[in-house]
Amino acid sequence: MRIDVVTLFPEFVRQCAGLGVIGRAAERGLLEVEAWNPRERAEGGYRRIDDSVCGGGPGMVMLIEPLRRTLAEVRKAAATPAPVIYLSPQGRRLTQEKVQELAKLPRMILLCGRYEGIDERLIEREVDEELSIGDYVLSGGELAAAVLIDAVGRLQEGALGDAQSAAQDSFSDGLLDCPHYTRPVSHDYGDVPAVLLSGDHAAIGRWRRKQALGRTWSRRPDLLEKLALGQDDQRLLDEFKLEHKGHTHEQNH
Ligand code: 9D3
Repeated sequence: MRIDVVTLFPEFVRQCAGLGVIGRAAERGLLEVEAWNPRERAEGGYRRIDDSVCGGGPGMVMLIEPLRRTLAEVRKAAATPAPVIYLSPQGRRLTQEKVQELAKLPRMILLCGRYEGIDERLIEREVDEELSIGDYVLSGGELAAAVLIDAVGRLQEGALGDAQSAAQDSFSDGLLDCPHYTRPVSHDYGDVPAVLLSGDHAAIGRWRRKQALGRTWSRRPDLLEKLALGQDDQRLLDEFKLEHKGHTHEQNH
């Protein structure tokens, strides 16, 4: 997959795309991330990319022309058709379902806003989709683009090792993950649950499933409501509830 990012901070995007799983995916040619700076396509000695808000009020708005020229160049750089996705607080919320859908595309173009955002006429003419990453205020679209690149990049075929295969993802089966432990099995902060040391893989599987169900129930009941639990899952969750009577949430209790 090829991802072109239109941003006033191309170095930030390049750095993010160079790290960890995503950086390795790029090295292996599974993912290509290219950053484009509209400032380099802006006019005049000052290379202006913004102006004041029409109608008055504080803040600045990104100009149409530098973005329009940048998008035209981006499209010319490869023949592959690509949707333009504007990262914006006004967008629909990004979900793992949406990530899975986008990950199948051969290419996408991400548009990052700064200041109060982009002139609405550019959005109307050039943008196919607006996406937000959540209900909190960022200072620009770059971090949101980095989030999307990471989420989509790790789903590219061959990007993940067996150990972290996408099939095991929390959210792909709609549940939170179970707790994880490593050595030492006995520590000042507590012991590793005995079942994990038992070698009984069926019992370990049941324990993990129970923890996943229980944590989803206590921390993210909204996720659990979307699922229709089977009989075995329902029984495991009931057991968890009995074992955790009195705890409304378990963190640090
Ligand atoms: C303080 C400015 N706000 C006035 C009510 C509006 C505003 C404009 C621009 C708020 C945030 C931003 C910059 N944010 C993004 O570009 C952004 C974003 C976000 O802030 N939250 C969640 N997802 C995203 S995607 C892009």
